Amino acid sequence: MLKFPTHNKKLKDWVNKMARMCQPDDIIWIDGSEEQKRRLEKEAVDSGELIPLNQEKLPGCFLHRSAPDDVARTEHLTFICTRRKRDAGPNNNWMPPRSAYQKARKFFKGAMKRRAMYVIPFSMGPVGSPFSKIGVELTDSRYVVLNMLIMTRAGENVLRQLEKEDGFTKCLHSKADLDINKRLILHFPEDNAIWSVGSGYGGNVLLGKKCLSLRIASFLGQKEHWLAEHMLIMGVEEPNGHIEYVAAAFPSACGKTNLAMLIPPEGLKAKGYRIWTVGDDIAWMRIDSDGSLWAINPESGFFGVAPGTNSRSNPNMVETIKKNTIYTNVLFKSDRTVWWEGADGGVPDEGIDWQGRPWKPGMLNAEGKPVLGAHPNSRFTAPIANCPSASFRLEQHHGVPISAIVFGGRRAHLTPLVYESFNWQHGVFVGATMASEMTAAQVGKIGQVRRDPMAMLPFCGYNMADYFKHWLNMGKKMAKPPKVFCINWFRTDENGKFLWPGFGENLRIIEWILDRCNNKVKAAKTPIGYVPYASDIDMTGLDLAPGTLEKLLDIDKKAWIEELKEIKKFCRQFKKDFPQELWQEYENLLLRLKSDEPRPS
Ligand code: GTP
Ligand code: SPV
Ligand code: MN
Repeated sequence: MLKFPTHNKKLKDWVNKMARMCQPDDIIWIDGSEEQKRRLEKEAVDSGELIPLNQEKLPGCFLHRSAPDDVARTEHLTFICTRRKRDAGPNNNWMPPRSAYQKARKFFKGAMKRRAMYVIPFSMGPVGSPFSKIGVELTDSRYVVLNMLIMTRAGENVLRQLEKEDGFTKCLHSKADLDINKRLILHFPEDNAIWSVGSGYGGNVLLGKKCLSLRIASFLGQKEHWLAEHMLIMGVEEPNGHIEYVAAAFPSACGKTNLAMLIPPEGLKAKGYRIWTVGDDIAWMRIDSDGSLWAINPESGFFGVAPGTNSRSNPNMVETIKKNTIYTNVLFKSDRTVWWEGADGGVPDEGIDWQGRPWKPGMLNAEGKPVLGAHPNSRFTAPIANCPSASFRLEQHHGVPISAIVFGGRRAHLTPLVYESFNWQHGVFVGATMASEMTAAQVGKIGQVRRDPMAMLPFCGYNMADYFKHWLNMGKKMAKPPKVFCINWFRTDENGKFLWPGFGENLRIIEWILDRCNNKVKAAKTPIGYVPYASDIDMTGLDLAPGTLEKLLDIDKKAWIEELKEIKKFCRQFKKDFPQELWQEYENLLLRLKSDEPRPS
């Protein structure tokens, strides 16, 4: 392999400059070959970064343990560095680019001594598609390289494409000494650059994912008139072969992966639906010449939540992660396989926990709480190609047409199982004002309700008020905008038990959504939107206690009026930047809730 296998001067100069700062012993270009991957795996095993798993039961699979304080995205250390503070908006941490570079430079200086610097040319989206964007990540972590080889299309062919295209996102990462006090995840949208230092885990370091495909891409999307969203994309095939595609945004660890590859429940089997998985986390969407919205998944792998994954909740994923998968922070069993809370099979008698300590079921920590075998945000990295439901349209440069957009979250109360917005503008309001309980996917207070517009709160690379305007404008440009819905699988009863069984059963709701898109069913007009008549949801084979569905669809006007107070606080922080159209939606909703005769806006 050549030392610099590219003629792209900009790329060469940048790699040299970063190497002068980080001082690696060696620079290694990632070519995407099986041979190089094998070599890196072997080195990672020798260095202890990876533990090889039982190659008979889990061929090509490895286990990795990250540092105990490096197990989730650290939003408080994540910054949008625009020249003007206003452009980052009130929901992002902000630093001026000059001081951000200066601060990080200190941490990067000499950080790669006694290590190699890997150069990963990668494409988000099929190489050469008009949707796609190229990035180059420099990293001193073999774990990052091996993950990027699964999550993105990486290697030599991307370098060739870069000779034609020129522009790329400059992604610099060093784990440095994994010190949380010297950790920074910096985005420079105006320079098309990302600097991440001091972490070795997930969204902090796989820079093609949240950093490029959401924060940088959302900024580019606004300029170039497209959308970069935290959304799954699923195809629903009817027995006649017709497939409709749905894109859905739920916050981290709120069910995107599970929905994207659901298996129809027993009771609906006779209807012959089949689900195709296009993506489980990120959608890039643009308006095509037909005036409708088309989407691709820029990724080529899943970085999925392990806990709760089993053959009942997600059989397709269980199949997907049987080979060529990297497991992170799960329990290591004595037969060199892995386990997590809610995995198949019984609880193992013993094992090594996610922190590398001997573990037995029933162990309690100092506070008397059970010691977990796997971290709640433990994950697996697996190629989409492994997935039995992987869409045959994954490599198509045009993507898939989107019929419905679904917003959702984790709300114990208030939000009904499903409702439909009155129109695009109202749909944008619904997305912009949604809220969800926090999960283990980010460092913070689990269970606390926070506003998370379009599930993009931690991922929007610019002022969210401008982002809302962009959404409104996109609607105006479409001849046939998708219908916009809101779902909540997580409503609970008075004992805190989920009222809705979720997972595969969610197809019943997706079916109603598509029926609405195709004008097949009527719905009840309520102040918040159209809600299904219980009789229009196919409940064949699902035994819910009498009255449960009604409870799930119930709208408590008083509670919604209370909710509007929170929504108002949230909208007010954008001051005069908050779009007038959305204030109008707010006023209309309040009026509808207060009047006895609900009318649509
Ligand atoms: P990120 O990868 O963090 O963006 O998460 P995600 O949105 O893809 O969430 P995922 O599908 O991995 O689900 C997260 C957790 O929610 C898992 O523990 C699931 O078991 C659980 N979950 C998913 N779908 C449902 C559902 O329909 N009902 C219930 N009760 N739990 C669900
Ligand atoms: C999320 O937190 O939404 C994820 C995992 O998909 S991470 O890649 O760590 O952001
Ligand atoms: Mn996600």
